[in-house]
Amino acid sequence: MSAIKTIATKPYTDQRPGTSGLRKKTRHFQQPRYLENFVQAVFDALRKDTPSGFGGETLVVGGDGRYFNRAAIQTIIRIAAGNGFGRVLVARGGILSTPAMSAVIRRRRAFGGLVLSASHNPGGPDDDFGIKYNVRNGGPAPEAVTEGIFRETRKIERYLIADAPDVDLDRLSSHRLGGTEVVVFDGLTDYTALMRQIFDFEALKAHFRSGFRMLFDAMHGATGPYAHHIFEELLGAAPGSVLNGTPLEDFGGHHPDPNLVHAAGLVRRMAEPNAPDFGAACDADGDRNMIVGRSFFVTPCDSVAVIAEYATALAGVARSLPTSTALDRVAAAQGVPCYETPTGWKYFGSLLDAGLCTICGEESFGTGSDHVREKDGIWAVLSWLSILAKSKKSVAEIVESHWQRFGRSYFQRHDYEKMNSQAATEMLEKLAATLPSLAGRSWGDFVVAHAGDYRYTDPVDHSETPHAGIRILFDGGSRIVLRLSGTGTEGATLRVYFERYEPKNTTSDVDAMLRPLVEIVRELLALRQEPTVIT
Ligand code: VG1
Ligand code: CO
Repeated sequence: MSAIKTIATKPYTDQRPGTSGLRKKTRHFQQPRYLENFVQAVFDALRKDTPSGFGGETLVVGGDGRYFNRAAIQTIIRIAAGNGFGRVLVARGGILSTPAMSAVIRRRRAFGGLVLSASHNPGGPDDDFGIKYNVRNGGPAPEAVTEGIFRETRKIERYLIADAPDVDLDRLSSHRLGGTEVVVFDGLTDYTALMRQIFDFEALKAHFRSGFRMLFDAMHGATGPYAHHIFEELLGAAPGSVLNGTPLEDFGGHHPDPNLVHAAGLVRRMAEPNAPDFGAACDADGDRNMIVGRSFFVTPCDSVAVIAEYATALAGVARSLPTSTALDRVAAAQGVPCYETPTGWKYFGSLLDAGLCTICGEESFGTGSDHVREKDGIWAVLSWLSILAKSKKSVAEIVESHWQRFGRSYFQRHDYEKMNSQAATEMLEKLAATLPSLAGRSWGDFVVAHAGDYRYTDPVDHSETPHAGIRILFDGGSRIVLRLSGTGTEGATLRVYFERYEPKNTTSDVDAMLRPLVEIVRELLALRQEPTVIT
């Protein structure tokens, strides 16, 4: 029998969750009581709406395997036991991708789950760590919940923790911590079963048998085990198709970020003379994905539009505000609505739950559907594999014929990282003040049709999200969106998103096409520095 101890604590003032949970430098998380406070605050916030207590409830715990993952999991198990959860399900090795967490919560009717990840940010003692809470529908906690958690962090005085030894995370097993049953489960089973339900594995197997070749870069994150199992073992992709498939605490010293810069090794191999037919990569927690063909990069905005183009029985689609309007055109052609939400997957939850949308996407390498309530990298890869197997076209041919039919949105995101927070906020406030006078103004062929600060009203629960980003819309469908990042761990990051829509001209150079829009932003913000990252 483990004793439950009440430990006195004091609030930290900086535990407000951002776009995707609480994300900080690892050392910051390792301060005494920092993690404990946050986890206790999550439970205190949830207890209010759980009058019968946590005794009959299941909590799921797992992470992307980064440095501090295992230690944090042990702490969470003890605090969950301290707070009287009936069951805690812990993924073996502590490894559970974000979409798999969503699948496990839904399939096992769990109360919720804690994911330990800072997503695509690097890991290690001097890098980043994070924690996010997912609710009963399997999705990220909506704003009302995260704000409730934040309020609890501001007034916390104690946390409750079971006095118990560490649980062996590497062995499928079951343990008792006081009244709590702790079960170490196989994190692959539920997710794989779900993928088998959605996709035609036999057709995909036949495609690999006919000589189709792929490369998948797991970037030493959580998707390695899923990819080995699904692509190589079940679908018959050649051994060696999965690169960097072993989860590592420091992701091999790289940023586990699936884009042209950080997945450079994969991109290089996809440009070699005898390159495979298809390439893909996922971030550390497996919710982001990058899709490439032979010497061909598919922008995330085009990727979700293509997936929707080939989908049948769509109820509707949704994209975040900064994501290009390529998806809107597919929706219009299929006669279904397209919702425009603030940035972050949590805003898709209510639409998916209400059955209003089937497929959603974000420009930040996020694609997903109503099968879970998170973006899902492996799902996106299987979607593309299915399209390739069915159409017998190459990746480039698929995207090019999409442009032929719908026109092309040339798209780029420019990030200005590590800016002074106050200066960045003031810069956007100043711009916001001038927006009403921008309508009608022109720069060459670009005439402003509308400029404003986007305010989102959720069509289902009518919750309001003001200041979701500044939009400058031009006649003819081109757009600029500006906002500050909500996931950074150092200073502020300004994100500027450029979209130039061309109904006919679909084969020009992206940089050249976007240059006039970039110049407009430089003028409006009086920006002198260059972006630190372009994706
Ligand atoms: C970024 C992306 C956003 C994404 C979020 C979490 O947020 O822009 O689209 O949902 O990261 O993704 P921000 O506020 O920094 O722009 V992940 O893979 O970190 O869970
Ligand atoms: Co992620």
